[in-house]
Amino acid sequence: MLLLNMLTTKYYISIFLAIFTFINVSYAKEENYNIWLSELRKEAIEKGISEKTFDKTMESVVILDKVKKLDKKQPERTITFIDYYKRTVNSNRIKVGKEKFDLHKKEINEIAEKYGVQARFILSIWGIETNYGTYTGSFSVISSLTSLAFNGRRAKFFRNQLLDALEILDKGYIELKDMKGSWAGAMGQSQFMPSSYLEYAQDYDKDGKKDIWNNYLDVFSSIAFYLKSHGWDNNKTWGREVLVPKNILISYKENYTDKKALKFWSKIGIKKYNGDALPNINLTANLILPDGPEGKAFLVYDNFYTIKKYNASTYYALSIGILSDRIKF
Ligand SMILES: [Ca+2]
Repeated sequence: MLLLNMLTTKYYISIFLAIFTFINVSYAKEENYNIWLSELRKEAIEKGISEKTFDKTMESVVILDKVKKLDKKQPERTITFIDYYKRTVNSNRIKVGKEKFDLHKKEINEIAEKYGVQARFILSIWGIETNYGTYTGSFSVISSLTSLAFNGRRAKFFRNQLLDALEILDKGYIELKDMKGSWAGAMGQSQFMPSSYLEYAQDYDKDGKKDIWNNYLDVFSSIAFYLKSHGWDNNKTWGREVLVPKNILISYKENYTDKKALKFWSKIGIKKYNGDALPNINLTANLILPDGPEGKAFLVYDNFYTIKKYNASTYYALSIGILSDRIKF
């Protein structure tokens, strides 16, 4: 009986200690958050964001642990290019891309002409970013960005994005309840981060709103303007898949990672994927082997690096290029 009593007492003490520690940790976390928030508030107000917008917006925040976990586990680190590519440029995405091209032919060709970016690349980015506007993310952008800015791996970057998101709300471009996006704060059908939205989003139909969430004309023109602003050349394409002689593949890392003229690549035996000679034009290209010498090989031009300004992943940029080839008319 005495032993039981002792055990019970010990049990209650440990529960008490566990609760006490939990409250203490939460309290410390909350206190840190409040200090962090008051510093952010000061900075936001200095930047011209109204107190009303700041307080109303930040009141809505829910810190999402899931977002931090996702930030640590991005797909490209764990999969090969070929797996990423098969998942991303699948037959359904190609088929729907062709249908969307047909459906929006008139408008998208007009936008392509006006901004100087071929329509197939606009469609391809739209297709891969959000599956042609059907999956734009359902996270609260403000809660996601706050979670990542408060103690995150890339806190400074996300803090600036959060301040830009507050500016977007303060200027009335979108309402808080509609400001949805990916776990990392990429918004709407073009998946613009708030800083890109402020700089590149377009109001193509001139209704006073840069609506990258619901208006496909604004979406297409925003994507096109982003690419053009980052150096897109619509007289050229992105690159191509190529056949590379084995000896070149083996010594790739030592000798062939630099940008070189197409004539050079031709001379050492690189051919188009169908076996034809490379085009005899004055152009420079990089040879890329995303899965090493055993995998696919590509020669990429300057536009490929412009796609990487949209999303820095090599897998992504290659997939955008290939999808654009598959959906063009
Ligand atoms: Ca508009």
